[in-house]
Amino acid sequence: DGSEISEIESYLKEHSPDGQQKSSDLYGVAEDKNVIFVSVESFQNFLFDAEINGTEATPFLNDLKERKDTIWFKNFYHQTAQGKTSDSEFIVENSLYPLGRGSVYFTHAQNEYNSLPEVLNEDGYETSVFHANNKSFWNRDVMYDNIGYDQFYDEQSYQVTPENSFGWGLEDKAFFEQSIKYLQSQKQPFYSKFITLTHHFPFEMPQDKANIDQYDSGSKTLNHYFQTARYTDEALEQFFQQLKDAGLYEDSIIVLMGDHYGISEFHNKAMSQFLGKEVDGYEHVQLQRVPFMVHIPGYENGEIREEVVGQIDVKPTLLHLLGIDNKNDLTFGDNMFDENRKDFIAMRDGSFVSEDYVFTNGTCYDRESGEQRVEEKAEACQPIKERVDQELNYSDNIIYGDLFRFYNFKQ
Ligand code: GP9
Ligand code: MN
Repeated sequence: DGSEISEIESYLKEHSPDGQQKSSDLYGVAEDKNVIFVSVESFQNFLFDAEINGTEATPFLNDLKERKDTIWFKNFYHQTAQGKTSDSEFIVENSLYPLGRGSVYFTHAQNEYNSLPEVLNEDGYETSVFHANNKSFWNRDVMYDNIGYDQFYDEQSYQVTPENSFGWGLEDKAFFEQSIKYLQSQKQPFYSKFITLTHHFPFEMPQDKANIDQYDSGSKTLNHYFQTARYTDEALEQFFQQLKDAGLYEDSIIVLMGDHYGISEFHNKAMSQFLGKEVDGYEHVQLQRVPFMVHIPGYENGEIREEVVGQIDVKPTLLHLLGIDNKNDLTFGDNMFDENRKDFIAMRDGSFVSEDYVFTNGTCYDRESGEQRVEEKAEACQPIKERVDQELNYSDNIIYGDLFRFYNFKQ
């Protein structure tokens, strides 16, 4: 019934900064601009500045993250669970946590939400998704319809041939190239989400299309991982150029986000070899960092930000940049630019990262040193741990109980 949503509302209002609105000078920096949101498949931050036999794996992104027209959050964590890419989409669109089991896109696609595309539609944006896979994968067609995307350019919108596809399907280079004409047909301002596909497990690709060597370890998966990452890096570089050629670049901001990890714990031994250190609980959590960059053409105050942030924060952050006052929203995340934001990121399994600590599997680590907190110090994580469990529980209740039916977002 409606009483539980009031309790959750009180909790969120008590713990969130007061609205996301005028809280930083970036408010409205992207007002009325197009938003090109790129969900980069399986990209983890350890790829940044990595070299294989002396060659950078991802030269374009390495450069982009340091540019003056880019704001890069280097401590941005994915928060996905079994729903993988669909979980990342769900978190970004709703600022709710994914479920512990299954994918919300499948299990609760008919719920009432106050999703990003709906909010943007009301502000005059045309909204669309570009992804060259079967439209019903992850039940996207049903969920997208419910949460208000105007268009979904799925596999059928693309020319897929044996020459331009490998792995999961259409190569990212052909994907972006063929998307431009559709993007040009959008009414401006638009919000368009692109979901890449080439850099996906098992990361195998034709060697004549690879521009970097394989890594050499006991894990074939990790060995291949750098090659497909490089391919996607090249595809993104071309995409930026195509946007410029199409006259779309100047009036847009481009947001790049990693959806989830690509290298699972199963490959810890090879990962240890690559990192030159043991992958313990602390390191495992730190490996869940993925890209989050806001690229603003013409902007000159770009910086590398250190705050602990995550996918849950993307919706309030985007609305802040667009100058959209969405003050009655119920979000578990905060605007990343608000200095009063809550200072922890919860993972679906109850692990968390705060400014001071990393907590996982019952162990509390010092975030800076990675040193395990022992005995009496373990209590340091307890107060945050309680909030993490509370939030995951509240978010679950919203989804399972379809509680947004009882909340008026337009009050
Ligand atoms: C499938 C693509 C990959 O359409 O989004 O899904 P994933 O396996 O990463 O969830
Ligand atoms: Mn994915």
